[in-house]
Amino acid sequence: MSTAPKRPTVNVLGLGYIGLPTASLLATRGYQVHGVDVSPDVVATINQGDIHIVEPELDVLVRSAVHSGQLTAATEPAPADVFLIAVPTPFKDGKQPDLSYVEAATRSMAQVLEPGNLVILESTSPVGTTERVAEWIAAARPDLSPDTIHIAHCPERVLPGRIIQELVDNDRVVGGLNDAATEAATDFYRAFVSGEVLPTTARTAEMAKLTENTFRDVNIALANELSLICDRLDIDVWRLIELANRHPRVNVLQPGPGVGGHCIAVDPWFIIDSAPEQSQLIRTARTVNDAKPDHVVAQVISRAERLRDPVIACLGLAYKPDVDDLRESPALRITESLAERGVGRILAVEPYAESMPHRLKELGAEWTNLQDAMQEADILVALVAHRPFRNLSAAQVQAKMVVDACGLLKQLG
Ligand code: SAJ
Repeated sequence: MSTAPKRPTVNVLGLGYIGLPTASLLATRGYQVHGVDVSPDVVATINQGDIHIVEPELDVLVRSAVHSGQLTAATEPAPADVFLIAVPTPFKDGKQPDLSYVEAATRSMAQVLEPGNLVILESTSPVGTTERVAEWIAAARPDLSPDTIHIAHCPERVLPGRIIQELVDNDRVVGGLNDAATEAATDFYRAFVSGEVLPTTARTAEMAKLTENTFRDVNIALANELSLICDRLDIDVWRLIELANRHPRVNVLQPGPGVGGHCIAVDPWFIIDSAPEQSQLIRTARTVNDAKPDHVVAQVISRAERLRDPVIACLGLAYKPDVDDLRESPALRITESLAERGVGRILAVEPYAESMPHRLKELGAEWTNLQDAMQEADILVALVAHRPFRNLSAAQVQAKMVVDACGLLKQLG
């Protein structure tokens, strides 16, 4: 009689947008998972079967994982077979990568490591970080022979809003510090990922992830630059892109109010930091995208100047459509900037958030629902094409002065 292979036990370090979905997915697949987070509040929330972030299907998954006893959370790591590091890698002032969270997670985990363990860094990281993880482990645990711990990088590549689905469906790039580590990490992912698992080296895996997000940033920069050019030449950029994309080998992305979130606006800097001389195009793309919010603000001001007491409705504060995430959001930045400059009465509309961000409150912006905003506003600033906004009619919107930063108008009937 054959018995099913025993599933490895797993520690997931960092229970945020990547760690928590991964931990709960593994737990519902029968892995015994110990989740670790430095925040006691996050740990307490998860241990009650609740979640502290919004992501479709995540609540059900976490509840089931916790109630079955397969997922527990704590502030300290525990012995296990596999350690997944999924902590943030932001940048510091001066756009240099901040690896302090990876280092802290590695050092805390090093205390419980045993020979034969597999350590996987999932956090998006500059090239060479996986090697540094090995150095930090060696420094913390000189008693362990470096060859007995398998260390690999497998960058997360899931899209917020579709995380649960993409965790399983997406292909994964896995690079170990040596062949044995690559093989051990590849086997680990193949057991629960239905996409292809592609082996490579740690450095290539690190660069692959940075390349993916940089590809997107550079192409969005092209779209954003086209939007400026079209403003100047009095051309509808949305129609222009639609037409250009009818060429079989052209796929221009969409212009927007700027590039937000914790990934695409950050990761290209990791490449620029590693090879500044060679990264001219990547740097310029970042500059173009970072300048876009100011351009939108200027467009609003030029319309507001034509009115005596302008009422300006900012539609959407999130960093992209149909998410509640306001982190690094150009829409939020634009709304704040308008409120700061006293351009007029600012109505903030964000159907996915429960209350107005503190800073906007301080600046005197008014938290308004879509209906009231449509009644009161003279100027509509379409910042995020959220689903509820797409139910507006084109006639309703066009009756106002409109700054359409996200192409909402073209999506209306
Ligand atoms: N955006 C545009 N125009 C577009 C597409 C996006 O202006 O045509 C803007 C969005 O409005 C948003 C920003 O770019 O402000 C980023 O949004 P996104 O949906 O492109 O990506 P993220 O940041 O939510 O997730 C990305 C994904 N990377 C790629 O698609 C290459 C995801 O797969 C990564 O896992 C994630 O970064 C990450 O964590 O690195």
